[in-house]
Amino acid sequence: MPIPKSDKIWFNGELVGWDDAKIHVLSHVVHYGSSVFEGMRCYETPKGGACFRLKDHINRLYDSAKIYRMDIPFERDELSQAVLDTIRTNDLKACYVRPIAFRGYGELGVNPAPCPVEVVIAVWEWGKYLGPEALEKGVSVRISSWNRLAPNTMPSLAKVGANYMNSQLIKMEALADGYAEGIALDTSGYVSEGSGENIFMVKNGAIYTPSTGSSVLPGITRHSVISLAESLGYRVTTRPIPRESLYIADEVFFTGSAAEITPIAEIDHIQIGSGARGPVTEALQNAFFGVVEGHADDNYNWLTYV
Ligand code: PPE
Repeated sequence: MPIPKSDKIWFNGELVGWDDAKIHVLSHVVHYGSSVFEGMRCYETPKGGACFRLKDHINRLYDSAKIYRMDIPFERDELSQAVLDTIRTNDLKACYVRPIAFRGYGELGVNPAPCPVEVVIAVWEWGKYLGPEALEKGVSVRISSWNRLAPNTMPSLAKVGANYMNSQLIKMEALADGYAEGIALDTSGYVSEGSGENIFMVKNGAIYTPSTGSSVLPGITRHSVISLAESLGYRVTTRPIPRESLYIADEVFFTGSAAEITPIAEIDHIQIGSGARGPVTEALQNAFFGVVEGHADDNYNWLTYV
């Protein structure tokens, strides 16, 4: 499905028409994948639109940029404000927000330093990432034949465009074989993450997720789920997870801004638990959606009202 157009895109400090937000084909980013970006959701609440963990997403954008020696020519507060302005201008309540900073048009060659850094914020309506029924029924996934990024090659703590070439291999392979998504292992063979999601498993009432040592993006939904799980009294452990422990887990689920909390019903055609959303996953979904949709107390100050 093509992106549902909204009216305006924030482009280097100005709001321009959706169709006018263009760059040159010889921009550095087109050739070398030199972008850092974020993805977050704005939710509709009884008190109006609310961005989920806006500040944390903006901070991660600057972290990604720092790793790649990229100076973003705006202050964090300016970009946070620009996100809110862009949502307001487009008159959207619930939407997905994509801020991206990239190396633009200047010289061509691997060294990005001569190219300007450009910043764009786009917002649009985005439905459920892994299909409309995924949050309830769960998805069928495979273990990818591709590994996630090896440490000391592409830093996984940075959310950068180039990392998504690896994600594309994982995703296309999964789709070609009829699965909704792939789970990649790290280069030591332990569970890492999906092409665009972190992963959790539940066994005997305890929750586990791979640590940042397993080449995962430090997901903001991952962090939120850990906080919510602990506040519900679950013990959450981050540690290396062998592939086969997923098969024998009681529940497995993905987390991500786009994927939210999506249960995994089967892996490699092995049924996980009851083969449907499990009780812990459901409790976490209820806690999560309670906060983001404004029905529960926002104890962690996660919402920024538009
Ligand atoms: N790992 C990867 C590789 C990843 O891309 C995401 C987000 C996550 C984990 C979860 O991170 P967080 O959103 O902070 O909880 N993937 C984004 C992009 C998806 C896309 O298709 O584009 C997202 O969910 O917005």
